[in-house]
Formats: sequence, structure tokens, C-alpha cells
Amino acid sequence: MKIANNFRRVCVFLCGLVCFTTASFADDGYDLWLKYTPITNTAKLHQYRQFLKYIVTGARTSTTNIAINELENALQAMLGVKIKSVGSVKKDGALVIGTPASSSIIKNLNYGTRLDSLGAEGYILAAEKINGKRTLALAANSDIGLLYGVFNLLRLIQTGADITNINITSKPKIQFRLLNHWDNLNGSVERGYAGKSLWNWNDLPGKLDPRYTDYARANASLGINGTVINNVNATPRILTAEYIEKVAALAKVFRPYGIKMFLSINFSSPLKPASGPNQRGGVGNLETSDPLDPQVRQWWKEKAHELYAAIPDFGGFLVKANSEGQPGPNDYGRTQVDGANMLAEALAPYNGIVMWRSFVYDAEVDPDRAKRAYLEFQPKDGLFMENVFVQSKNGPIDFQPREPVSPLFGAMPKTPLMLELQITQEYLGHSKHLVYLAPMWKEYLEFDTFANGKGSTLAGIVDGSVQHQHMTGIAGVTNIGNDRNWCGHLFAQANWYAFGRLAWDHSLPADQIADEWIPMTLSKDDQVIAAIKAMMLGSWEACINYMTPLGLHHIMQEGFHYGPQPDFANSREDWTSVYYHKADSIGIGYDRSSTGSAFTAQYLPPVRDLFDNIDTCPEKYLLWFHHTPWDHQMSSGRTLWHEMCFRYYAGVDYVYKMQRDWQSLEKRIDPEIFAHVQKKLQVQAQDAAIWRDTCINYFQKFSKRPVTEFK
Ligand code: GCW
Repeated sequence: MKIANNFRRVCVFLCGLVCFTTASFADDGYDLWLKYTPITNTAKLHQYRQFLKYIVTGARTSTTNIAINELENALQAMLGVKIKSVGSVKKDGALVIGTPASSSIIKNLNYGTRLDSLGAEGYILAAEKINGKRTLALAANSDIGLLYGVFNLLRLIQTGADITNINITSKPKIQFRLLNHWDNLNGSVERGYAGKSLWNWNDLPGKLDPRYTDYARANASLGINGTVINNVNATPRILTAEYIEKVAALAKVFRPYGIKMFLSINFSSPLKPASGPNQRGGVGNLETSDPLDPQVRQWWKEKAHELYAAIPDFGGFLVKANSEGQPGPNDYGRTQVDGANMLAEALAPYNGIVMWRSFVYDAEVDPDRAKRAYLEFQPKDGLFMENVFVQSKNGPIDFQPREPVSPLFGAMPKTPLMLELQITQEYLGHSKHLVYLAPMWKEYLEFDTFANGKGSTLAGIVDGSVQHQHMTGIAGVTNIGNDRNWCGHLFAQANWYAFGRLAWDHSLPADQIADEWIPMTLSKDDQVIAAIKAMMLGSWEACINYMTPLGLHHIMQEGFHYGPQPDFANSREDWTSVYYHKADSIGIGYDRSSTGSAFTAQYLPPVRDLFDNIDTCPEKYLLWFHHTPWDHQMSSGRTLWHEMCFRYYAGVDYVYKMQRDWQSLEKRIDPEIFAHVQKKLQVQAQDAAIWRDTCINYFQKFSKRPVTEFK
């Protein structure tokens, strides 16, 4: 990124010479939210210069070197002055950075219990008087904590915060904050819409793309502390000696940024090539991968040993088993618990963890797909080893534009559940649609499960406060690829950003996260910020409206999951669209109430009763839980059919409004970014209208009621 910055500076200079203009430079989006543009507010500039005249550090390590370099570069870019590192506090304006162990100045501040309670990753950032001099102190228990503190300080400066009397204590609410890549070893990315995989497997381990460092740096700036670099539909090859060496090279790049390496594994790995049930091929020498077979267990133990020899701080395994054709313990008549515990046993000596996914939907378990994961997993509560997470998607189906929260959360008090969110917009317009996902994640996180009485939010389940879990975790299926701007759509960067920020602190409001991201990425002009924030905040609801309003779901194009295909038919019933919407002459929606599939019974009261009754079910979930008559009265006074029409039109109109609002910012946004987003919005507008028209025309065949165009 430094190179990109320098390159840009040259471009700015040349552009200034040629055009005699102070207009902004062309921005290709590579620098994400770490642009460090000059502070133009003179009062703030003065304040920051007063407080940040020089840096005082203790003993240096690779991580503190990163932190100090980041500070020096960023402060020079933003404040226009060179900030030096010196040994002691002699005059006003020192930024003192250290742990009690590395810095005697920090130690003498006697933060004591305040620091103790921050764990390994938290930090204190406070205005202090040291030797009678005005000082800013950044203290942590570890170098990684210092790095996080540095990034926070730089965020505060980028967003124009007043730091005069600053006194911040911050620590992550969730322990494991991971990205999940669905990257294949051939360079493709499952559900990836930003180019190819970042990992150049052919060049590893010898050649390290500088982009790996930029990736680690961007994640560290958010507090993300681990990454699963390969697809859950995993090839056994990732566990060969050849690939372990490549993975170790990446792990080495990530390590000083506090990012731990994790891998998705294939359950058939111990098999010899093309053997066992269904002629599955592994990379071992065994005839079976039965988790209760002693040879198989030994194979995994040896593999763990080999992995930890190469990557001493390796994090653990993510596993998709007996799901969508992936192998698993069921192939041998064993349970998911048998499979998870075998791996957990192999990793336990090294403090590694297993993230065992609950994304299973075997049709034999129940006709209603929404019920299946709960039915398979909930009875297993308490049977998993201590170092096993059950990793569950936020909803019971599959990352739909909106889902009720999966009833598994709260129903497995003896098992740590890792929440899996999807940052990549598989069902929300890929990298073509501007959809800001923070409001969606907030809706999920704030959902009250009532698992331990009122206030048992999903966030509280995930952070362990409700059911007192000994380990906690959250994962985001990433939207990163090798596109120059990382995420395909410039605004998709906001989703990466928001995921990281919420993983650190799920109590942050969605609008506050936008308030951080916009000035760091697009503009520091208050009016521009307000306009863009308004666009972002309504964009998720709009997307729901033009795709799947009122609790509709899974009516996307088969496989592709982009456009609408409400008439999709298939021999596998739970893959058809009709299975999900159940439109007929009477009405539309899946009856999951006690008169139907009784999925509602998986929730705890009062949620169960709220969802079960069509009169109390929130309208946003209506068609998820109830087959609802076309003339059902909605709270708006409209009938269901008219409300559907209204929503489909409102959703598309919102996109038109975003187009107009963006257009009005033309002169105030970097021209390259402006044109990029303008083009994306055009596509979104066209495709949103296709969604609306296809769905309304299709559903009208059942409703047989006139279409009202709400304009
Ligand atoms: O949503 C579905 C996707 C698959 C994905 C699967 C999963 C990685 O369509 O592409 O596979 O979920 O989460 O395992």
C-alpha cells in the first residue's frame, strides 16, 4: 500500500502540474480505509500536531515495528510533519507506546487492574501528564494490543475526533474473530465476486506477493485475528507436505499482524487416493476415514504434529461434513460428534480448535429444511470436546437477504457456537449491488433468543455472556479477491470493514460504523458523508424489498443465486423455488407454524408464540412462517398482494434514488471512484427492476389480482 500511496502521490503531483488543478487524484480503491488523506480542518490539525510531536517506545519487536511504521507514515501523510521516535519524554507532545514489560514509562503509569482486565488484545489510550509534560499513552499487555491501539488512534484522527482528553479502554468482546475464505487451490473462489483468490499457490512458498502483507495489515486494522484461507468444500491436497509448506509461508507473513492461520479440511483426507465409500480420494494411505478407527485417529494426530512443526501457532480446522456432498462421519455410520471429537483430540495437545459446521440439511431428517440443522445438532449439546465450536450460519436456511435467527443459538448452552456471517453477497446482488450489510448483522446480533430470559441476544450467546462459554467466536465468509479494489464493488469494502468492527465490538451501531468508514474511504465533507450514509443505511432493506420482501426466500436463480427464478423446478424438492414460496390460488408463504411444519417450536417462548401466530408474527418474517392469504390485511392497510407490489416497487425506487444521490456528488468524489460506483448503480437499477417485474408477474399468476404500480 505504501507503494500505491507513493505512486498516487506522484500522480497527484503530475496531475497538478498538467491540469493546474487541486482536484483529487484517481483512486483505484486499493488503499481501502487506510488512505490517510491530509487533515484539512485547521483546528484539528493544530490539535493533532500538538499531541503527536514525537513517539517514545520501549523495546521493539516485529509487531511494534509494524505499529511504529504505520504511525510514522500515517501521521506524516495526515499531519504533514515527520514524527520521530525518541527514547524519553522531554517535552509536550509525546506519544508513549508500550507494555508494562517493554516500557518503564508505561509501567510507572500503574494502570494495574485496568490493564489486567484487558487481556492479551485490549489497550488503553489516554491523555496523561508524564514528567509534567502533555502526553498520550498507549498501553497494552501485548504488542498486538499496541498495534490495535495504533490503528484505533489513526482511525480517530482520520475521522476528526477530539483527542484532547482522550481516555479509551478497549478490548474485543469476542475471542476468535475470523475470516473464512472459500478459496480453491486452483485460484477460483466459491461465491467470490472480486476476481481470483489472493493466494498464488504456484508461487508459494518462495515468492511472497506484497499483497499478503497488505491483506494482513488491513485485517489487523480491524482487529481480525485469524483466517481460514481455503474453501470449506476442501480438497485433501491442502494437507500434503507440499501445501503445508506454502501455508506456513503465508502464516509467517500474517503472524506479526496477530492473524492466526486456520485450514478447512476434507474429512476423507486419510484415505489413499480414490478409495473408501464413493471412491473418495484422500492424501493418506488408509482404506477408511472412519473416525472411530484407531489408524484414522493416529493419522490425524500425526498430521497435527506435522502441521504444528511447520506452523507452531496454527489455529485449527474448519470442517464441513456430510453437507452438500462433502464426506463425513455419517459415511461410516458415525455421528458428527464422533468426527469433531476425533479432530479435537488430535489438535488438543497444541491448543488447536475445531470449528465443526452445522450447515447440514439432509432431507431424511425432516421435510422442512429450516428444521434440519437443529434436529441434528441440538441433541448433541454437551457431547463435544472442549476445543470444539459448532459453527452455525446466522439463519436456519442459507444467508438469505433476511432470515430469522437460527434457533440453534441459545439451544446448545453447553457448546460454544461460532456465528458464521457472510460478507460476500452471495444472495444479495454479488459485487454488483450496493448493499451495506451492517444493519442486517445488527438485526441478527440484537435478536433476543430468550435462552436465559429476556435480553439473551444472539450477540450475548456468541460473546459468551449469556451462557458463560469458555471460548467465543465469529466468522465472516469473506468478499476479498485479487481485484485491484479487493472486493469488486467499492462499497463492498464497507462490509469487510463493518464485519471486522462488529467482531471486535458488536454493540457499535451500523450508522456509527458508516460514519467511520466514509471519511476514511470517500470524503471528509460532512454533507457528502451524510448523503452517502443515508444511501448505505437504507440499502439492505431496499434489496430485501426488490428481491424477497416479507419473509420470502430462496427464489434466486439456481446455482448462480443472482437474479430471480421463482419458478425454478428440480428433482430435489428443497432446491426448487416453489418449495420455499408455496404460492397458490389461496396465498403465499411456507407454513412453519404449529399447523404446518412446526419449525416455530424450535424457538423458545415467547419467540415461539410470537412467530407461531400470524397476527403477532413480525411482517418482515410473515411468509417465512405463514402461508398467508392474498387478501390478508397488513399493518399498512394494504392487502398482502398489494403490500408485495408496494415493496417490490419501493425497493427499485430506492435504487433509483441512490443513483440520483450519487450523481449529485459527482464533483465531490474522486472521479475514478465516482465513475465506478455510478456504473455499478446502473446495473443494480436494471437488475432490481428485473427482480421486481419477474416476481410480480410470476406471483400474479397465482394471486390473479391486478398489479398496482406504486410510483
Ligand atoms: O450457500 C451455500 C453455497 C455454497 C456453499 C455452502 C456452504 C461453500 O451456495 O456455495 O459452499 O452454502 O456454506 O457450505
